[in-house]
Amino acid sequence: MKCRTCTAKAVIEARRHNAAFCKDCFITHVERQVQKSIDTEKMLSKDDRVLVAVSGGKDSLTLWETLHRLGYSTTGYHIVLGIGDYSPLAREKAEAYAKGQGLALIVTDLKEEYDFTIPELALHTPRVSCSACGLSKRYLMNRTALKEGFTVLATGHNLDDAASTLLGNLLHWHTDQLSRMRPAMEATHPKLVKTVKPLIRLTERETLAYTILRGIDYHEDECPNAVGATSLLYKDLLNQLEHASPGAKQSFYFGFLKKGRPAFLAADTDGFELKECAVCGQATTTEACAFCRMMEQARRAAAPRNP
Ligand code: Q46
Ligand code: ZN
Repeated sequence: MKCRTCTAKAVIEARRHNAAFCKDCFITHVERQVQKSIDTEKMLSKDDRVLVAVSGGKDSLTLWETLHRLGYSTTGYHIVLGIGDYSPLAREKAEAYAKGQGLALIVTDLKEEYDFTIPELALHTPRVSCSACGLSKRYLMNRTALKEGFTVLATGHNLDDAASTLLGNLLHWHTDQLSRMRPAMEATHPKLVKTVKPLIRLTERETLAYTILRGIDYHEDECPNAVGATSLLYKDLLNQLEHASPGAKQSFYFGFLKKGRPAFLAADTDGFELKECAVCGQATTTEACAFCRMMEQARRAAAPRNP
């Protein structure tokens, strides 16, 4: 098998592009795909200060590496979730990468700053771990980006993530979510920051190959709470489809953006009136935001009861 671009020996096949690449041409291909997403969706400019969400895994480090190499001004952001043996190693990988590249990394330790880890939030509130975790991450990423003066927040969601979320939203007819599935979300309130997903044209297999070929040391373990998640079932199903019909994931997701999403815009809740949380001042549609309500629930449940 020969590289499509230079005819050297190929090291990876990209069936949906009907191509194979050698190491150097694959790396160039990945970085071009990231630039293409940025340009097509008007995600970033070279004047932006970009906060990059960095878990320490293959996707977030691919994101940071490609944005940095493409010349964007980036700072990493890592949240210490307090999940067993998984979190300390995740932090270690994020910090080692930042140090090796001479890039700044901001770290928030949930337990130190907000008194609860993710397992403790799952224990003391009705939310399951991934729900508490997703809410905390969204809240802290936005809050930190605003507080530190970043103009855009970039996350490492890839094509597999987007396609599986789309499948889940369609299976349950979450029309409001479907209307908001965009790779770039402009800020709709002064307390919200623009968010972008520059890896949206890359599959998980491609980000993994990129980190390996670039020699990036990433956190290989999955979070223990991911085991049995429905999103993994959806990813498996989509991988089966992709195997039988290369390009299926891409046409499913990008076809939806072009032809499906407009049909759901009427259900868009972006029009809902956003106000500032009475507790923390972040944007919300309710009196206190969901993060502040969750923390209050946890504090009440964890407080020693009066005899
Ligand atoms: S949401 Fe759930 Fe992930 Fe948080 S608790 Fe782990 S699996 S890390 S993307
Ligand atoms: Zn709040």
